[in-house]
Amino acid sequence: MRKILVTGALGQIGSELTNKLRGIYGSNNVIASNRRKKEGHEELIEAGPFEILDINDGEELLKITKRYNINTIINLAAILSAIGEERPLDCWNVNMNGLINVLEIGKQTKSQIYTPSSIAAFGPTTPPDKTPQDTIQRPNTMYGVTKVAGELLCDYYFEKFGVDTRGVRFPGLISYKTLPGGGTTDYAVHIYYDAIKQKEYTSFIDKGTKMDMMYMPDALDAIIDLMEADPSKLIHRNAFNISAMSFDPEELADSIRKEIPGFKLNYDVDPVRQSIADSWPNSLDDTAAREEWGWNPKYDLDTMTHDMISKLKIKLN
Ligand code: NAD
Ligand code: AKB
Repeated sequence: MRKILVTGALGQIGSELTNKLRGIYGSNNVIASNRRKKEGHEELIEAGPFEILDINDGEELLKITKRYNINTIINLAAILSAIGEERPLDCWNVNMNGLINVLEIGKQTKSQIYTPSSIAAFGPTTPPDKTPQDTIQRPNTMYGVTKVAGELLCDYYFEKFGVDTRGVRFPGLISYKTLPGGGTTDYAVHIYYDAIKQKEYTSFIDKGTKMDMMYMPDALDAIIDLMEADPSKLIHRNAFNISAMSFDPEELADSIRKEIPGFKLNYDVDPVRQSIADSWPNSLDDTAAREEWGWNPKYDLDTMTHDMISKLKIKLN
């Protein structure tokens, strides 16, 4: 029986993943936690166990793990790329010192540990198109540095201590439930809100900038499918490239115009986030994930846009 602790559960991924996990494994077997409570998440907090937990507090992490007999930790507490450039030391502290606390608990309690990496683990010298699974990783953002180091640390805990660590390199995630937490791909979420509210969006990412993206339902399936995958088949356990689509702002706007004719896209490029986007791949090769645990996304750009717009229209009305 799984007993799952989700850290950073009130973020973009955790707020949806927690509900899905509770539906599969039972509400009392999924303990949500976050550094602080956040408005708008009352339903999640009341629907099952919830704990205030800062992952930099290793003692509290151990207490909670023991109290609930946790055997699986999904570690989502993190500081993302754009905020990471504003507060690099905080980014290092949460993403690295927090992760090592979680890995130590994994070692002591023999828990399975799932930690997402990101396309940010690549950098300007990485081959940008169909980026291979195993390739050059020299990122030039603090977030990217923590993601590469995190991948290596998870490999280390598996190889040296036998901790069952797993993870994927997520692309930009698009969802309607919780706004993204301060990344570079956030434009691809904000654009849908403004398309519905005012039929117009001003993008901080420039035209022609391609990045990999994915709709949240596929991302949630990726986490659960990899967690449940047969360990004997996993070669790249901590850092599987996965992707569902790759587009630039113009292609995204064209897809939105099929649902909202007359939608207008303007640009006011933010140099910091643009330079981060320029350092990331245009598209990933996700063959290893397909072969090793059956990764197969369901949504492409147009089916995602259709679903996003219909769900957001209900939410915003
Ligand atoms: P998010 O920023 O939306 O949520 C992170 C959550 O962690 C927030 O609720 C925040 O309050 C919490 N948090 C921050 N510091 C904490 C601490 N010290 N202790 C406990 N909680 C803390 O992030 P997300 O988008 O849900 O991302 C989750 C993971 O997935 C991260 O590792 C991120 O790097 C990775 N990822 C996300 C995306 C994406 O597009 N959302 C893409 C690639 C990788
Ligand atoms: C970000 O833009 O920082 C995240 C990511 C791709 O890791 N969405």
